[in-house]
Amino acid sequence: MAEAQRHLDAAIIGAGFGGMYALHLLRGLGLKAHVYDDASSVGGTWSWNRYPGARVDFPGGPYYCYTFSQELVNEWDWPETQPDQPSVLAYLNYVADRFDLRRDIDLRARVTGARYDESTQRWQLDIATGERVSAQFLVCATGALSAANRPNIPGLDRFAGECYHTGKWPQQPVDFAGKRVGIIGTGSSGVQAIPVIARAAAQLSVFQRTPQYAIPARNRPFDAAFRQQTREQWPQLRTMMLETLAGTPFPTPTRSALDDSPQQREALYEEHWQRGGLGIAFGTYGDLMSNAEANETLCAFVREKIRRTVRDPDTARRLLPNYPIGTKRLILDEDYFETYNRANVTLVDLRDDPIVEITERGVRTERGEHPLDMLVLATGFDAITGSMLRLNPRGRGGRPLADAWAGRFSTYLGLTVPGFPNLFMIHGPESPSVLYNMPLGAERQAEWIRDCIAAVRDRGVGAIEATPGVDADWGRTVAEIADQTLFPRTDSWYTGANIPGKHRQFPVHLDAPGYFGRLRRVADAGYSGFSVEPSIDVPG
Ligand code: NA7
Repeated sequence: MAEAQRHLDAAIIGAGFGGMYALHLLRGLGLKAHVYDDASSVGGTWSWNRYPGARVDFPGGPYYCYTFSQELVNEWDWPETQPDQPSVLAYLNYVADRFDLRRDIDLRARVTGARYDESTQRWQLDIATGERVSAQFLVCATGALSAANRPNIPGLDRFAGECYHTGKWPQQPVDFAGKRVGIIGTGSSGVQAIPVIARAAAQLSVFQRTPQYAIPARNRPFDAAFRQQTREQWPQLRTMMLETLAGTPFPTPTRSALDDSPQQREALYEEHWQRGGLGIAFGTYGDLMSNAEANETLCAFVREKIRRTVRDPDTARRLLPNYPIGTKRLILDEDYFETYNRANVTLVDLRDDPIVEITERGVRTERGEHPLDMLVLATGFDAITGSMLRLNPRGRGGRPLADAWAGRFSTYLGLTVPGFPNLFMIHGPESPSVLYNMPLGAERQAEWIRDCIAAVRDRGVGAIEATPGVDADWGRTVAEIADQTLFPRTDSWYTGANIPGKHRQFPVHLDAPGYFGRLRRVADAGYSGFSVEPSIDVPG
């Protein structure tokens, strides 16, 4: 019996911010487009990361959201300045209904294979449900933080208690009451989860490999006047968001931290510390991320806050980070350092007491066993490239992406890869992705992809592909910008250092205004850097 095959103009992988908007836009062109996602709900990252304490770690509320529709802005009430995961998920569900997206989204439908067929100029997809799909275009909105990193710790499968990864948190409530909980990892997820778990559990052991800088989020409800003002000024705010480095409506500072006296700096940092949020790092001085001496002034300020907050001096010392602040993702916390003053919380410093193995009963470090009822893995993601490499699409000549990216990953514009015609990525490597307002970045990339597909179809083109070699130039540009900053020097998930065996390459384009300007110029020039093939026009 012949297998059923669905014929699409565009297949989209991922039902998060990027994939849902891509669907909306491609439908607007009159295309037959459909989204596939492994998750049980729309929301992408916000569907998987249901761990306690999960919140937006970007200037939140009215800015971390879709910006394209004034009506949507008017209709949705963000409750807090740093929305929690249920709020963001509720918003994305609302968007799915509001724009009637669900009828073209298949959930619990993981894409298990993607191959480009040169004879038809189409992508062939295998879906875990058994469905086969053929599509001219493939839009991979697979998520920059979606390939969970399950650590390679001996014995992990042996643990007899409950075990959860923050990035694959179960849908049903997890009950910590009366339990001895261990958490491995103190990145953004761990730091957000630790205070919440500590309040509920009998005992919490935190296994820390690297201390982190964290800034108080000082999350608070939005007042009605602010909400109204945001709506009224939305067109102007949006214009500002499109122009700034981070995609926020806040101006980028230009002054050097070294131009101020220590007292002036201290006063400015203190003001931002009390206000909460990332402004302390990105709204104070212009050289904090490029000048080590300037950066150290903020490091010293935050370290002093940690010393003053954590009562036990030995624990405080172990919590002090020693790398440039911001070069690992800067964390917004709620009572993280205060949590170490609780009697039921213990810090295990893995730098001098490493994990030997996981046993049936708990975690065994060099100094002994920590008996646990539950183990939480807050061990992060194979970030930015991980989800594309796990999909591992096969391009021209059947070449797998993992082969094309074996030495280094390379893209053109962070959106396409030579040898992979008609494939587009949202939040791909070498785009602004995780160091930009992610919903806004997804919107802008999806709009570029929509325009490119429209141009291709208008011209009767069957396939468009980045020309070999343009990726090398693009990679140099991305690296040159990064090398003017402190980011590439630190071991982090930005640099790939968190994944054993992953090569070190900085994956973010750090000049968003320059990036989006370049996208516009490429389009205006008729898609410079791309080669096209006329349509073969195979029937069926
Ligand atoms: P992160 O920021 O990568 O944090 C992962 C944490 O897990 C970090 O503290 C790691 O230590 C630690 N880790 C990873 N593997 C191990 C092993 N094998 N042993 C001990 N400790 C380990 O991921 P998050 O999920 O917290 O945050 C990612 C983003 O998600 C975040 O930016 C938000 O935007 C949402 P390390 O620092 O590598 O030494």
